[in-house]
Amino acid sequence: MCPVEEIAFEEILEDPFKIKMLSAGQIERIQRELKTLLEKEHALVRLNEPRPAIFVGDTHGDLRTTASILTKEFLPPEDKPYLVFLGDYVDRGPNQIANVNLISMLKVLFPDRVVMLRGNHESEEMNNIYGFRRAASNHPCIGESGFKRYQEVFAAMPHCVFLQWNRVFGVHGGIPFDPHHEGPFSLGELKTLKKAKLFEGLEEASHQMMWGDPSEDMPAEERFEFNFKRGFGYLFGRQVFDEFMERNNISLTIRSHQMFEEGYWYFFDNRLLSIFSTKHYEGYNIEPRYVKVDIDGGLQLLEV
Ligand SMILES: [Mn+2]
Repeated sequence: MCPVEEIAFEEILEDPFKIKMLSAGQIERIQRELKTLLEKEHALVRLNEPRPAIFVGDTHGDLRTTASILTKEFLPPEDKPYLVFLGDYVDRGPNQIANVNLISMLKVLFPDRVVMLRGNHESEEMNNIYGFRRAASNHPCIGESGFKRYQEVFAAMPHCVFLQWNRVFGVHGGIPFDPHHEGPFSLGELKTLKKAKLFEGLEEASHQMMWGDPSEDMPAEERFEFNFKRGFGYLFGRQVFDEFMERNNISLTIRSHQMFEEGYWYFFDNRLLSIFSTKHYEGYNIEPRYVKVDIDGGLQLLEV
């Protein structure tokens, strides 16, 4: 049964697990407001006001991760940090609907503090295979029409984020590159990338930002290679990474997309940090982590 009575958002902030008590009407209103908010954002979101920033990797239906970070880092009455979610909110885990709804509600309530990037699972092509379509269709408050509205929300999500004051770049998968593009992309070019519902409507740089993985074993002259393990996207090597970092004077890139049981992994002399924030991934025993970036760029890797 879908709850008939509406629950106050304040009550959910006090106990985030109550996100499951949203009524169908509330879920639909959140979806519509969120879509309008996200449509105002460019593919690249630039944050300008210096403050600490929390980066959260893949959550994949792990409501416990999102609820815990919200309670520990965002709800104390001090000045709120930026809360940057790196994508992959649905598919796989046990609480896909509740997880994406909780993050969505936060974005609607605190639009200037919360960033919701698009991962490779924010797409119908993936949701048909990995479980979100089924979870949404069978949910008493959502159904097929609600699933379609999530797809419109996903299509409007930005693809990357940049913290102006400490030059930290955030993305779901890989750094943007295009095998047919001359040289590395500038941040200005990323701002103009178009958004689209299906993968086939996205530009190559956006594909790489949602799907790419780093590789340290690649010979220097190789630059990049097709990602046979995923069957989509590329592995990028140190040279491609360096070119992008130098062109844009970036100090650190934070991404997610890859499972590490430790919850994080460093690449390329600590200039690329990969984080993973869900417990639920094909039976692995994962210690989910998130990272807090101080104003000066200092990092704290935290357990959920
Ligand atoms: Mn991913």
